[in-house]
Amino acid sequence: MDRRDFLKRCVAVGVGGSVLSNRALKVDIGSKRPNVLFIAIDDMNDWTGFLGGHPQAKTPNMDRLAEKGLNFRNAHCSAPGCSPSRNALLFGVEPFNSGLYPFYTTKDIDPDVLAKYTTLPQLFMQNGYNTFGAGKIHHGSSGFPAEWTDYHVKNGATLVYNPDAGYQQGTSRKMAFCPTTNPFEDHPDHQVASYGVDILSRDHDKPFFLAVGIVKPHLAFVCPQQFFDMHSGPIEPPSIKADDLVDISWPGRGNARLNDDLKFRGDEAWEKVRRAYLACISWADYNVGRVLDALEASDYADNTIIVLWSDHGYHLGEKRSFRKFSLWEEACRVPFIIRDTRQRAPKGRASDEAVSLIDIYRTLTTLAGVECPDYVDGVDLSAWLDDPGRKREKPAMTSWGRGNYTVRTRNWRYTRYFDGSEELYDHRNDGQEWTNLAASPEYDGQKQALAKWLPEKEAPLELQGKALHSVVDADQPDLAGTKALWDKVNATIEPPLD
Ligand SMILES: [Ca+2]
Ligand SMILES: [Ca+2]
Repeated sequence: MDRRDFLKRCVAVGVGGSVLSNRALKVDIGSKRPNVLFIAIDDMNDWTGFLGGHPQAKTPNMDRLAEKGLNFRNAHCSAPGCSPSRNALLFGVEPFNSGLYPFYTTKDIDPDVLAKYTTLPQLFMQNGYNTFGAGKIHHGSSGFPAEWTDYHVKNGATLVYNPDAGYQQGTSRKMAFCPTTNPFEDHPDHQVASYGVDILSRDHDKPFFLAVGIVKPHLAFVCPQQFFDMHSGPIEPPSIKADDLVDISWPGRGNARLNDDLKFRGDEAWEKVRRAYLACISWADYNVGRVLDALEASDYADNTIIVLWSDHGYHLGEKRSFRKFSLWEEACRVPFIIRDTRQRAPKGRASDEAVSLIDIYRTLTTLAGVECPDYVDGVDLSAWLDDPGRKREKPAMTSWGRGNYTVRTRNWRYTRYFDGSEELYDHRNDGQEWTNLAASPEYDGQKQALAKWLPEKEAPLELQGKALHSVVDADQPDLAGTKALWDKVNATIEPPLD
């Protein structure tokens, strides 16, 4: 028995089997501060084994993590786009408090704005951690030099696509849904995971915060052939209600990506798109598995907090939409797992309370014993690790442009757009959000109870560094484009929608 095994067994004997005392005891030991393994996935919705959003999803590695940790099955992003979601999570501040509603080129944001915040890796660095990052953590940049002890520099191999085995729109590098012919090692996600494996194999003289940012299943939906082979049969489409959008107001319809849907229908490509999405999720899972295996084989296997999240969900044809950028369940709901390896918890634990990725910041500081900055939004979820059945009053909030917000509780979603139009869904019997109940007077009380959580004050939109603002909102209220697109799409639908 080596020294590490010996110490592990000593601790195991000491805890006496109680989950609560186990964690309390180990935290009290104090001499070993926990490491953090922070796994970000890009654009992955609930098409995973552990969330059951698609019957053909294959994610054995993430399923294993969910089984051992706490699976938040009703988790939501702060914003359904890469940049605002990640800014909210990493700065710990909701878009309506920061003004960072849409996309930004991070390096161009007014430094005075960012000076108010401390990023999560920066906070851990200030508290004596070494911080390592790889891949997509922030959107559009590797972040801020001051927050990383070391950051992986990617190798720029060009991926070769095989569109004959899938689908590609012309020669678009982005709108491709097919296998690649390169070796695994050429793919950025493989390199990012290898960096994580390398960091975990080293001896560390300080605790570490290791951030691994996997980019698939983000567009292009391309990955090695083996992962397409895992999904070779007919792909089951999601349930789609043909006239789902007729009970949605114009700002809501403006969120639907009608052009993408129209193109895929015209090319009869939806099945190929969905197959490629499932393949890329399995590829992401494979790379996450390599990092999880490396942690398990390392000296840090019993003293690391693992948090896995995706920055937002994804539409694959529901509500005639593709991608994200909406306030509906498909785009807002995210995979979110926390595992504290210091805790010997029963397997298969899950929570169905609505939680938000904004909660990660505060939760990690509690679990690591780091003081959280006062400004940070969100709820500390550490108590749920001991008691997954715990109730929560505060809903999860998602913002998409100033003035557009949705509130999600265990059973309800309530959405209000900048023009006052509303949606209300009862998830107890309408998980697809097909029937908008907002216009029925009998739900007025329910709406009022949910509306009280909407932001009382909205930060003005931050203009400097703003990079993408396709959303129709209080700062860009022109609905003419939405109506014109609706007419164009409707001309192809029989019977046309209202
Ligand atoms: Ca994303
Ligand atoms: Ca509907």
